[in-house]
Amino acid sequence: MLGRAWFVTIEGIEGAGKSTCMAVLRRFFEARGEPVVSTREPGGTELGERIRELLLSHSHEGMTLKSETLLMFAARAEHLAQVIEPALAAGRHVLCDRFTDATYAYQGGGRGLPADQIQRLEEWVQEGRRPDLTLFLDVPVDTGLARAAQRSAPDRFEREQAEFFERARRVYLDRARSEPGRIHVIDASQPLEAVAGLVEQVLQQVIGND
Ligand code: T5A
Repeated sequence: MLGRAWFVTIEGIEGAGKSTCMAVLRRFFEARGEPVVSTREPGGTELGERIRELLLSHSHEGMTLKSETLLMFAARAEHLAQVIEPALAAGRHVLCDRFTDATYAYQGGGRGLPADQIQRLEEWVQEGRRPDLTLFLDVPVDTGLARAAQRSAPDRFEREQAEFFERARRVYLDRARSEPGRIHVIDASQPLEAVAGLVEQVLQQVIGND
């Protein structure tokens, strides 16, 4: 094994630029000649991708908050067992577009599920596994939603009102304040190249030659 295998996650509200920054992360590790696994949540496995379809489609608008949260964690359990843990054990870095911080932000902040209930599921499903580094791409809600709207038709979450995303953003920022060593806030309101530069800076700073 080359060195420590990093579990890095990217978070942000819709249109923050996560997809673009996943590519920056990937390039950073590949330039060092180190193997990476790029993945996403909800999803990342065959079962997880099926669950993602259920969660994002408009066919289940009336889904209860408990069902929504359990489906997120069901996809996550499968993802951890089949992809994340085996990759880290084999010395491959794992780059993941969203993880459990999104559950705190969306199901917790957005929909009002108490954080301690999410924490209980987190402890049960993850058995202590948490990201080593999280990049929170912070963008004002109106900017993010305008970008997302230009890209594709809204999914079940993107149909929510702006206040929902304001609450999600606040939870992300609160979590970043309480875990400054893990969660780094990136100003994602700037042009894409500038955001990519900030991401690289954080990677150099935190991971450097590790
Ligand atoms: N969810 C997920 C939960 O509720 N709970 C959970 O536990 C988890 C894991 C799906 C949904 O699931 C919810 C959250 C989500 O609503 P997703 O597909 O990852 O998750 O989410 P989205 O946010 O819908 O993904 P997006 O593709 O909208 O966001 P990105 O990846 O942040 O945005 P990106 O990079 O595709 O950019 C969108 C557009 O904006 C432009 C891009 O070119 C693109 O066209 N753009 C910029 N333009 C100018 N300047 C910049 N800096 C730009 N950055 C991006």
